[in-house]
Amino acid sequence: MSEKTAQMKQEFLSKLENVADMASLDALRVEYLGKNGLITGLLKEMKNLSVEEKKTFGQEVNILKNEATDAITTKIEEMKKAEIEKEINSMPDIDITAPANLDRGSYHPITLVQRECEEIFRSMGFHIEDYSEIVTDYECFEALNIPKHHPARDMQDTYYLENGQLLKSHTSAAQNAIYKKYKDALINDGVPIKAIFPGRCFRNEATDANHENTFFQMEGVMVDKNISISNLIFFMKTMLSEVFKKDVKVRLRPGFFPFVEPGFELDINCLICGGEGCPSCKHSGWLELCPCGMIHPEVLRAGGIDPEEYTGFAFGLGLTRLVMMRYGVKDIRDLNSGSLKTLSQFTDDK
Ligand code: FA5
Repeated sequence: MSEKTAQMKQEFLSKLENVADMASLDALRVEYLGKNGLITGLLKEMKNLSVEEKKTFGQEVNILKNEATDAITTKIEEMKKAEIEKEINSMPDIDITAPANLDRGSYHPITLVQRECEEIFRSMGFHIEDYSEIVTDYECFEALNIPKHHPARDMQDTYYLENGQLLKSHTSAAQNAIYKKYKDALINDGVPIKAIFPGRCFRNEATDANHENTFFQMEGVMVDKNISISNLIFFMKTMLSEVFKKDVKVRLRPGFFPFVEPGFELDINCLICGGEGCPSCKHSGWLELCPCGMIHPEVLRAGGIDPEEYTGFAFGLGLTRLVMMRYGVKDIRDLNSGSLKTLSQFTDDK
């Protein structure tokens, strides 16, 4: 090999060794093997050589060209391999040969009981309504006969947002919108308003075995001519006997809520302790489950309904507590725990 080709080979190989990425490798390829590259340039020099020299020099340059091309191909493969190894090493340790986890998820017990209640009320002609979790002060309180600074606001330690709105502290917050939505059909066509609206509620509560700061209620309302407490009791009894598939002991006692008159507390005999007293029922044997009452005239009026002509009942079922009773969950906090091990105990595969 002539000194010139030997030197060029040396230079090429040492540059190749220092190449760190694909872009520099391609630049090196162009520098030596491109149309105007250094090795290609050697061939152009042959025109001044004798026939014999042309033969020897041409062979040398061709060998150099092939060696350089092969070296670049090998380098590309090495770099690709290094890149894959780097990626593999940066991956978390996973055993890709391990069998797939085929455990199926399931519905939350609250979802199951909510759907059951929805079915029961749907079969009795109620609409199922959805409502937002962020509501206005008007919806949550004022439209429900609880003006600003009314002491009844203290019963619900409310989360206010910076924009003046608030996290719904009870599902009653949707009542006004429901009345407005269905009042025309009631007034013009005589279609009774019958709706339930389940939803998540938020209160800044100190949590214990039967209090959570995030829990579910299911509100129900019925408005028509001549609706009375008997209608209310009928629907409550039907719902409870369907949910529990047996007669459960309930008691109705007076309760104060500014949006109903008269108002009641409907308590259920604690099914965890059979009424003997336990932490879940605060040792009273009874659990507050479903406050209810006849809708206050001011609340109907705020919804655009004349209370002289129409009456109605409303109830606010504690859905999360109903789930506790249904599945025998002793501590309400287990339902929000997110622990699949805990939740799967209460859930049928539906
Ligand atoms: C209300 O929220 C009224 N809006 C209910 C109502 C509706 C009355 C319509 C009359 C007419 P109360 O704050 O008592 O009322 O809550 C209703 C039910 O929600 C309770 O009986 C209880 O079952 C459930 N509940 C209330 N606070 C919590 C809590 N922190 N954790 C779990 N469940 C709760």
